[in-house]
Amino acid sequence: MSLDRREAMKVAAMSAACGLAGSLASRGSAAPQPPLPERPEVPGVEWDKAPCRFCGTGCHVQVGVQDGKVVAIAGDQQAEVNRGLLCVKGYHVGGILYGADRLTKPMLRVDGELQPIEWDEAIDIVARRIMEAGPKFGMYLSGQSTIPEGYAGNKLMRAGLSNNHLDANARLCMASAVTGFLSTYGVDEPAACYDDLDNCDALILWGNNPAEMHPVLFSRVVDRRIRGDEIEIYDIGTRWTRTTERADHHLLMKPHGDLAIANCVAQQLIEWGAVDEDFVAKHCNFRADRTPETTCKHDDYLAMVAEKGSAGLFGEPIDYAQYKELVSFYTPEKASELSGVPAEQLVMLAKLFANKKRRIVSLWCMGMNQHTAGTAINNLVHGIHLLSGHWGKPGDGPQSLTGQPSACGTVREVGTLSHALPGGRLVVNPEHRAELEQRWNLPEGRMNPEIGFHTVKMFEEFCKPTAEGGAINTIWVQVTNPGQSLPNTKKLFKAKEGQPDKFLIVSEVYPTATTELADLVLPSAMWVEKNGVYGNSERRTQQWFKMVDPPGEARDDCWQIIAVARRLLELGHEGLKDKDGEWLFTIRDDNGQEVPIWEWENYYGSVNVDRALFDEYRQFTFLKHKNVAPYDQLVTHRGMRWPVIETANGGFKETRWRFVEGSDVYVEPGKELQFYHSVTKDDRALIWFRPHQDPAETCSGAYPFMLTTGRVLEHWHTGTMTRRVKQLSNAMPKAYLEMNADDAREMGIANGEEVEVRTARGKMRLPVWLNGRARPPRGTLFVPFFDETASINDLTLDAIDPFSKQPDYKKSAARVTKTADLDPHSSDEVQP
Ligand SMILES: Nc1nc2c(c(=O)[nH]1)N[C@H]1C(S)=C(S)[C@@H](COP(=O)(O)OP(=O)(O)OC[C@H]3O[C@@H](n4cnc5c(=O)[nH]c(N)nc54)[C@H](O)[C@@H]3O)O[C@H]1N2
Ligand SMILES: Nc1nc2c(c(=O)[nH]1)N[C@H]1C(S)=C(S)[C@@H](COP(=O)(O)OP(=O)(O)OC[C@H]3O[C@@H](n4cnc5c(=O)[nH]c(N)nc54)[C@H](O)[C@@H]3O)O[C@H]1N2
Ligand code: SF4
Ligand SMILES: [Mo]
Repeated sequence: MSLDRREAMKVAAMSAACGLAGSLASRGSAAPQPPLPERPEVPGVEWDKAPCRFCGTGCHVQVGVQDGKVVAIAGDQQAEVNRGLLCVKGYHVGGILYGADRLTKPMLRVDGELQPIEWDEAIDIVARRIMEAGPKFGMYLSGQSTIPEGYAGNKLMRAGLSNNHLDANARLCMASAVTGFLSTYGVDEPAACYDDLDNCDALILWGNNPAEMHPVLFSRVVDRRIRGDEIEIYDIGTRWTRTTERADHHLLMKPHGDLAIANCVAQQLIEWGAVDEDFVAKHCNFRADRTPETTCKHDDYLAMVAEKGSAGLFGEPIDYAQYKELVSFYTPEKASELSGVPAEQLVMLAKLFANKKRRIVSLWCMGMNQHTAGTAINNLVHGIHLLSGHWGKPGDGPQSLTGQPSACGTVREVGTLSHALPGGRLVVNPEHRAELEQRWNLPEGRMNPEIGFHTVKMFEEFCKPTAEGGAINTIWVQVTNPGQSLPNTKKLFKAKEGQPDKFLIVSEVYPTATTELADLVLPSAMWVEKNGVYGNSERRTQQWFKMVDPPGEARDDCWQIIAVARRLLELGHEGLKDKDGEWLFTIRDDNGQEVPIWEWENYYGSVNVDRALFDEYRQFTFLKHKNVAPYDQLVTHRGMRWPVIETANGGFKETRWRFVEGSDVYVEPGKELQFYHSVTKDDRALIWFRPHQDPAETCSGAYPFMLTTGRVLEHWHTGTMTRRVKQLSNAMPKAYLEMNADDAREMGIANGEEVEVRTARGKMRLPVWLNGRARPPRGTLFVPFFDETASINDLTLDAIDPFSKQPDYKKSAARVTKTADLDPHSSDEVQP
């Protein structure tokens, strides 16, 4: 029986939506299927390619446009990432453009109300406010900003305003992965790629839920079972999720149990003599936060570091003997006590690493990054792959997953973080600054040598009254919704209210928790209403063209930055000129004529601004062997994975595995593997000793539960886009409190009952969901953060990792009270 095309597409859609296996049509099952058409043929509908607007998987869609509107979405069969498949969000991505309340006019707050104003006035206000604020101005961008937007913002801030208070929401997301890569390999970003998922024998998930968060990637693995491949899935995590349903082994751990688990794998490999000694001797050095004088016991080491303090992100060298002595502490019994995972399961995991014949991929995302020891656990997972030699072969290696569609592209590569510069350059390095000044043709000394504020700090300073030293008074936010997504929002966002000297500028597409407190709202064009380039989780840069007009007066974020940069020049800001007096954003047409791109009428005129900015940015990517492809190449591809190398015949070739001979051209012949950016400058990666650490907040009598937060399949983050798509909001309408059924029974709480959940920072009422989609173990709670009407970040803790400055949204001590048991006379004050 053969499926007709429509049926086949439906099956693919359904299976992806459920995060299940499937995709019979597009990937070849036992029975041959008729090929799907390249694009659905619908009269009057024009199709073009674009990456999906949502997650870091980076699927490609075909976008169908009719009469100036997106009317259809199809999975793109030419795309290597998804091979025609999408998840439920992807199939509905077109709908996000058409919420009834799109922002269409700039608005200024006058007497407490947002009033419509003209664009000229809006741009003028931003420019004047920036001039006035000087070093008190901060810019907050996003892993959903396009690469040209991020590059323009970066150039405006560093080159134009000599200001490093530029950070992006990827700080909340990928910062610990970044510091993990930097301190292990000396350079950021995954070396592996999705092809590994087709080749591995075992997949380890270190606290992430890809069945809901990276569904197309997860089905790429699970699908293999339909074809008879044996693939073993190990799910390590703090709750039972939809991913667990597909797993062979579930290692249910206490929060932060991951540190002990990874250390125990190392301890067992050493005890069994199963370390890949040859690999380690050739390719690795050992590190710890501090060098002990001799070999020393675990607890003596901790005492020594406590006394001396941390040596910083790159730590200090230790030798192999010292490393062995330190990890010997993490016996299966000890690690079991610390992690809550039975010792037999720890031994089982270690046996997997001890087996050289199996190919193992480790994947992780927010469980490991939103962690006050996030850098440490990233180091440890890289470390056990290095120690066991499971590194650098197809299907065998660690692969950090990115959350946002361009956290890699726009934030990590472009360098829109407060300590970073384009091209992997660093603010604190004088040579790097000089190099940037030369490339941007700036006068010497233009670049500010001081690191700017990271996200949490930036908003802390913004919310702190100026009289009390608040060092930021103006923030421009683009493509992110900090009013709902920052931790501890009462402290880090809402405290801005009632401070007349603080000014919040928000470029948005819908009214949000952030525009709620905005002083100036700039309506933006989104996704295929503008040109764009994104970079996904496997180093793949993906380009798309504008396909439809934005509604009303909404305009591109990138244009907004350029228009402000022009207005600053007109107002006499010297920083906007290079050392020859030319405006920093000058773009010329083929005849050498300057194009007035700051005028909206000319923005999509004789030049493609995205192309000009991207190709300018591209030169920086050569500095750390991250060569992105030229824009025109990207136009004809479904993304290309960097480094993209120009071949002798003028073609371009992408790279699948970095640092691996035969794949990465920068590896010298005969080396097999070469970590050519190594911290120790000897082509070796670092295997770190990192001890177990308790979470920043632990349960107590007053707050006996551990509250964790995260996401669900149907919604994107703060829900601003997906809650406006009826199909998605019907499927998952409201936030809920997930509780363990036994805990609920003991407390007399019924399924669906409304309860109060409270932390030291705030409280809210939520309906309880028992035995629902996911199940937390006893003593733990889960609340998703998509629902603006029940914003859980009023309750979350704002503790951060000391190196990455990424907050830990996964561990807040909480209590639950039945609504009937609440004392109606008790104060609303939340007591710590
Ligand atoms: N549907 C959907 N998909 C998305 C997104 C979305 O909003 N919606 N957002 C995207 C983005 S930006 C991101 S960052 C990703 C996030 O993707 P994930 O990281 O997969 O999702 P989360 O729900 O944030 O995290 C849930 C996991 O945290 C783990 N966890 C909790 N505490 C700990 C701990 O102490 N250690 C470890 N190791 N694990 C722990 C739990 O086991 C749980 O599985 O999803 C991306 N994909
Ligand atoms: N409790 C809790 N909080 C978390 C997390 C968690 O796990 N738990 N995870 C954190 C993580 S990993 C992340 S990545 C962040 C995400 O946090 P945010 O980035 O704040 O969340 P989004 O909902 O993606 O916000 C994107 C905003 O951009 C708007 N937008 C869409 N397209 C455009 C455009 O083209 N231009 C402009 N100007 N605006 C546009 C959308 O309407 C939306 O309001 O949340 C963090 N917060
Ligand atoms: S998996 Fe991610 S990129 Fe792919 S369709 Fe779903 S949301 Fe879009
Ligand atoms: Mo994220």
